[in-house]
Amino acid sequence: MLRVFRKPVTNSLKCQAERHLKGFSTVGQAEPCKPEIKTSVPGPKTRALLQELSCLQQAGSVQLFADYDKCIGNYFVDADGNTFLDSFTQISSIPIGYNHPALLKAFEDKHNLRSLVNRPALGVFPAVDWPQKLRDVLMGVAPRGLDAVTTMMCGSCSNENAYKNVFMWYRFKERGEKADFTPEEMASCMANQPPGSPNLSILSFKGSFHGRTFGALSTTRSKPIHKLDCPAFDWPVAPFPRYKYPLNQFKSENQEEDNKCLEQVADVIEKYKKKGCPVAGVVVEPIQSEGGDHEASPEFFQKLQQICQNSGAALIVDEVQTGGGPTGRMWCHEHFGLRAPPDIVTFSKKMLTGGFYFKIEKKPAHPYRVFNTWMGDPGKLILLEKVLEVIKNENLLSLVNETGKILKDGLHKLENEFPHVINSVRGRGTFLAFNSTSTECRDRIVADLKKNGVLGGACGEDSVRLRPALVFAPKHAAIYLDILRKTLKGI
Ligand code: PSZ
Repeated sequence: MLRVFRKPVTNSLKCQAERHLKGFSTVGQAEPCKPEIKTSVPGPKTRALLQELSCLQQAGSVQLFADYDKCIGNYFVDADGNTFLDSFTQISSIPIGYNHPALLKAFEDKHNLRSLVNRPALGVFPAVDWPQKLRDVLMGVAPRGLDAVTTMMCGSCSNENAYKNVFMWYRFKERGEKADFTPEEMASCMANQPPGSPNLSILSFKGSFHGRTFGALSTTRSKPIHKLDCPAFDWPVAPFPRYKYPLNQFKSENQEEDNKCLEQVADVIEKYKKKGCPVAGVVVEPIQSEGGDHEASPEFFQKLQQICQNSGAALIVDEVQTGGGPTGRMWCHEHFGLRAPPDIVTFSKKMLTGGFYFKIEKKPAHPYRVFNTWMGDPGKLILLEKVLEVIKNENLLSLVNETGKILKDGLHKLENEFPHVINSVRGRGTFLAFNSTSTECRDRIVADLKKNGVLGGACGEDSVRLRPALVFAPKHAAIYLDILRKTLKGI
């Protein structure tokens, strides 16, 4: 069991350096020492490929084509042979860098290879080692207090099925333990009508992103472009705090902001109850990511949990982007000092498999209720097992804290040097962001970073975010900060 993530391990810089010197680490192994841009970006091969792909599909979102044989560690190599330092890692989903030797080796093992080739319908014919794998791998890093897990394919379907699980649990409680479905429920659900399809809701926050499938999309509130033209549930929304920075200068304003938002959460829960559409669950990101890397204080989350408990709504913490270590803890909500575990924690991205943790008492009473063909992929658990071993053996959570501190200090220096271009540096671990003065200015920073050899991410209206792999070390931070400085100078 990999029970190593309970507490952040604080390791001295000296220790870290010693481990790297002794060659115990695969951090930075075989990487180039810096980015190298040989063509215009996008280069001629990339432009030709883009044209080819555009004949087959809407490819307007494609930035670059990768040469995955050449990508290594924190470096991304594109079709034109340009080498970029990657601070965005496939929308934050590469845990330990490209082509990590431990992952490449995983499928040299014949048993692992067969697990990959013979992809099972996990809800019906799981392999003999599946319960053990779930216990060893996923339960080994389960958030404290959650003793059950359901695997799924992606972030959206993890949330989608978590919501279903919450609704089933809510109705189960309402019916009382012994009561089963009534004939009226069975008939009405086939016409998408109550009581079989009940009027229940999930509350989400302004600016949140929880995915693009229908239920998940109804809780996504980041941008109209995600939602336009798609029918949506009439579910409640509440404001999420928008803090002023630096935090230590705006303590009372930010506290007031917390309270204002929480008041509205309680109000809208009451309103929806009166309206006959009670809130069965509240879904929240520990740091609102796509919406602009908005943080909220531990006190905000503690009080939110209290509101949920008072109203009988489940607290669903969406750790799809924050989970797996980038904030310096395995789960970002561990930073919040919650009195009780959340009811559900959803994950995907750096965890490689999607899914959600919950309490076994919330397991649906009937089979085939939270279910689909694949329900995840054992091949991903094989990779995750290796990822977790590397995180443990190389003490990567402490590296995240160490590199994160260097990055954050460096970003603070840059916001002092370029106050007319960037501000509001924030985040935990290497899960960091800063604002620029407008959307146009932000887009230019991200575009120029790329021309200068760094892949960076945008989020919200005017924010730049950092989402490096867990193997992003101080030396990578130095390169990032150097190129960012050069980029900001040119703005
Ligand atoms: O544009 C998109 O579809 C994007 S860009 C980044 C994401 C999606 N993030 C996915 C995400 C997330 O950040 C959180 C907090 N919850 C759920 C999701 C959905 O995950 P996927 O994309 O795997 O369905």
